[in-house]
Amino acid sequence: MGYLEQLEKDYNEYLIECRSAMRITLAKLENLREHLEHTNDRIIFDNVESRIKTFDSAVNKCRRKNYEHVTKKGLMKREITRDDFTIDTIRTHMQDIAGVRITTVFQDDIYFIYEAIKKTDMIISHTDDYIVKPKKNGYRSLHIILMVRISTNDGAKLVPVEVQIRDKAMDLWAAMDHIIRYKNPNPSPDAEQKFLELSETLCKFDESVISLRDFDTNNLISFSTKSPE
Ligand code: 0O2
Repeated sequence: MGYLEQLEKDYNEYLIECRSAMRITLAKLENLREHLEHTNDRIIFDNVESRIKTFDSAVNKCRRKNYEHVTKKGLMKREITRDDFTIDTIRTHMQDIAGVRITTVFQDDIYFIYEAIKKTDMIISHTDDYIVKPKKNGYRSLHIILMVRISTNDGAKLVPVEVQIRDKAMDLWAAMDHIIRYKNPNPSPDAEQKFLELSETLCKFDESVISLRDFDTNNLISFSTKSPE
């Protein structure tokens, strides 16, 4: 069996664990959603979707990031050869083979959900807040890595699941960027600058709609608490 064939076989076996972790995560998030929305009497999750990274995408990411190389030889970079990584490289370095994306309507609901997740039995091993600190290209999203306990033939294991939480405006931006620039081997030279500008525009949009919403809510509250004259 060739090297890549063996790696793909190992990857497909690992995916059984990832799918297991994904199902558990989706069930827990669905429970959380029901409790939160019932208690607060409003829609908080706009959408929840999930995906498992394809083998090709995982291999490309290993190559792009020089993962095995970093493990074996510190931070010295060099061209990676195809024999440099194995399924252990993927297991060790890639925490987003199983991915869940939650979208919200309003930006502050991202943190409302995040704080709620922290109070559950879900184990957060890492958080990247690209909203407080956007990537230099303007990417905004809250990324958390959950370590999910699954049962296998060999006993219990912890498997990572990446949960991305972002609002609809950030999600629209990321979907466009994903096609036009992020996954495009030959993006237009001014794509990064344009996307940065679009991200800044959408950031202002997010802030404006929150202040409009809060103005409305405050008015409604003062209306309903006013005693009749
Ligand atoms: P795909 O095809 O979406 O799965 P790091 O080592 O932390 O810098 P890492 O491990 O890639 O990098 O983690 P990070 O930065 O949290 O990114 C993980 C995922 O976030 C990416 O997965 C994308 O889904 C998304 N993402 C990150 N940066 C960008 C960006 O600039 N634009 C868009 N559209 N999405 C982004 P993959 O595997 O790269 O891609």
